[in-house]
Amino acid sequence: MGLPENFLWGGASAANQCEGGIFEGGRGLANVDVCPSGADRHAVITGHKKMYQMDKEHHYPAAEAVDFYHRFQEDIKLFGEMGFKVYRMSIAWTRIFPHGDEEEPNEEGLLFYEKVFEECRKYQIQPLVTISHFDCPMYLIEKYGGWRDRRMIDCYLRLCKVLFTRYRDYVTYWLTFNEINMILHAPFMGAGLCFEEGEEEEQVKYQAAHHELIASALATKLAHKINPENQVGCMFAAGSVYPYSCKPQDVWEAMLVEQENYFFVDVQARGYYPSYAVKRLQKKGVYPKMQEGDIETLRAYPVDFISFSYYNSRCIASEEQKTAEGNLFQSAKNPYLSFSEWGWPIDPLGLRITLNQVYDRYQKPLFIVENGLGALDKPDSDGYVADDYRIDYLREHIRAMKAAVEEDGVELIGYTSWAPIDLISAGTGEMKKRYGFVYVDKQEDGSGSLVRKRKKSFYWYQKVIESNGERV
Ligand code: BGP
Repeated sequence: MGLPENFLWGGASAANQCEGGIFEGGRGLANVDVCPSGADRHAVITGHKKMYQMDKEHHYPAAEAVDFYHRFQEDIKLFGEMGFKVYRMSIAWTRIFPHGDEEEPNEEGLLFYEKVFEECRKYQIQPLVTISHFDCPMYLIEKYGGWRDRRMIDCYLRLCKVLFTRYRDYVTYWLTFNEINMILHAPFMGAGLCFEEGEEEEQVKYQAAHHELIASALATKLAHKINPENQVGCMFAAGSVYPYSCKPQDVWEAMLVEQENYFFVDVQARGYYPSYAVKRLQKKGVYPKMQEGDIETLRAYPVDFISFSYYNSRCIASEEQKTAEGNLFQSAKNPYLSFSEWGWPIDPLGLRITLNQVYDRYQKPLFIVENGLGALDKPDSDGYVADDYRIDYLREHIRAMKAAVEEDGVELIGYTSWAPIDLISAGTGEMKKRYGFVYVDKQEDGSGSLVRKRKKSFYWYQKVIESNGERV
């Protein structure tokens, strides 16, 4: 009994939400830089408001974020102190290729991540690298319209080749795209897509998705070729979809939503478009254009493992019901659950259900690469945050995860909570929505000393890791 001895405990972040320093080190501008906080954010990240440059009227939280770019040594030291075995992080594409299509990479950017990996090594922390975490060079968006254009595949593979070669001695766990299914819900943030008037959005999204799926398969091929030790995973926003009632129509609608969500992983893990997707996309007239050899490419290079984020389950009703928020998805409000301050359902058993469903469906090793509670933290006069609510959330989810491994036989590589340190929210761009074990003195208006402080959950998580999940 118990979790495997080599279980990978850690935390997860994304470059655009923690690094800042967007004008330093020769870095180019990316889609994630021009997503403002505030009322316009939703329209921008969904591709309905074109914002290709920063203006004076908006606040762009990624510009400084929490300054990991200058403070990574201090931050990784804190991760080491918590006993992390793994740190999930992402590469800012435009640090390596500022435009995205240069012949040669930017050495300064490469050196930055090399220093980050060196720092991890000091504490025996293994990096788990997301190649693209909502990250696309603005230059390629202007030139090609983002992932709608097939030429993006070569630009992405150029990045992959440099990363796999240069970091061969540091990294063996790779994720090709963060939450690949987010392309359907936040297409500008997920894939650099901005829609023109009258454009068939579904068609553009599925075409872009196809390009990403091909890119992911070819990246897997390349990763294995450059280093046979490399393990490549897909990553999707998970969360079981419950029918609102046992009414067959509710069950049916829930199944449709679930299939829409699994579509990407079905392709990445099994190597082909599932028949439900072929039929439905064809019927809607949005089946993507494929090139000769695409079907074979998808077949030949499936992923080695499956990773996902889990924040909440969803609930689907065939008739209108009260709605609940969620990780960029809305759903019917589940009357049996409680909710976070941001209205996201809290459902630890849902994690166990999700683990079982995903494992049953694919029979490949799983990795939980995001799970956590976004909350308003109130430091006391010494700056200490007693975040028992976060501990409660994580404790229940870790228990559910353990049960899935110990009692249900799910094969699980590791768990990285979102996020080990406070950072910018992807959905809202807010700073006040905090997830960390480490508090960062930065406020919503951008003020603050950026000083880091350990929260109560820091010490709790340290014990969890030390006991390999026995003391939660
Ligand atoms: C996922 C993203 C993360 C992260 C998380 C929490 O969608 O992969 O980048 O931010 O959700 O969401 P939010 O930041 O909106 O609270």
